[in-house]
Amino acid sequence: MKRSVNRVAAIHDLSGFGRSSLAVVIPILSTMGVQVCSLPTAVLSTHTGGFEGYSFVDLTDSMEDFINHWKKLEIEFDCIYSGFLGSPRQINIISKFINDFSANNPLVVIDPVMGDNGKLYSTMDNEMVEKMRELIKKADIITPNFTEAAFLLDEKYDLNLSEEMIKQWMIRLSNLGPKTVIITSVPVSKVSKNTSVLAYNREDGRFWKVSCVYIPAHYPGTGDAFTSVIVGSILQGDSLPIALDRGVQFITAAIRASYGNKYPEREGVLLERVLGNLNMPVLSSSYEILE
Ligand code: PXL
Repeated sequence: MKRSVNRVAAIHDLSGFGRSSLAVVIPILSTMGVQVCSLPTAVLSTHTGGFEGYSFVDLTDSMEDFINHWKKLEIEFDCIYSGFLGSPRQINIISKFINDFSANNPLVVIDPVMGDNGKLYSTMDNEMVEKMRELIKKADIITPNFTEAAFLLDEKYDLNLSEEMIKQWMIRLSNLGPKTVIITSVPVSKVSKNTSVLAYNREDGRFWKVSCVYIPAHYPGTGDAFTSVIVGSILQGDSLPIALDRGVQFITAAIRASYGNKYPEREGVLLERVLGNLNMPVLSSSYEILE
């Protein structure tokens, strides 16, 4: 029997303060009418972006017990969605989880969260990059940012890379396994500071682009919010370019709603002010098809 609400297994950490990972994934997907079943990888007092001295409880040892209980209950998921991961062992566990829960062919979305602005996050190392390269083979959709795409391909982080080369990167990433590759924070030029989101779908061979206006602020967790909107949108039946539009429009609105207010950027965007946007129809669309 078809479920009346799509169900997602969300494999991310839970950071108590600061809007990232599950604190962002759950409200966005719930607002989009999707049931979120959390498989927490770790619990932190805050996320790691901009906070010192955070407290961190690694849940790697509990994950297998959680999964075994879900197996006993014969729970099925319409989508398996993973983000920030804490250890190479967690990647092995998730890889097995995808194998074990694939009988009904769920959409597998992997956001290979590893770094930004040309650098790996402090908790990441080369072993994690190698493991992530393996994990993305199992995905239908991956959403690396430009930095993560470079690490996955072992390429240099080059802000002047041409669009033609980025298309080649997306084809190479897709050849590893995922049918759809979405790269965020793609530099438009060193001068303009604008970025864009580029996407490739191997099944129809099409490339898409959505341009993002530069706002001089950096809020952690926007990547998690973007991929969550993509997941919700695709599960609602949207096409890839419409999902890209919705993701970019939501993040832009969230940043604009936050930027005029004086508070530390490390707390993330004021998600609570814009969640309702997710229930509005897409009135203007700005995606381009790349030849
Ligand atoms: O937004 C990605 C993310 C998720 N989870 C934790 C993080 C970060 C980025 O810094 O620290 C714990």
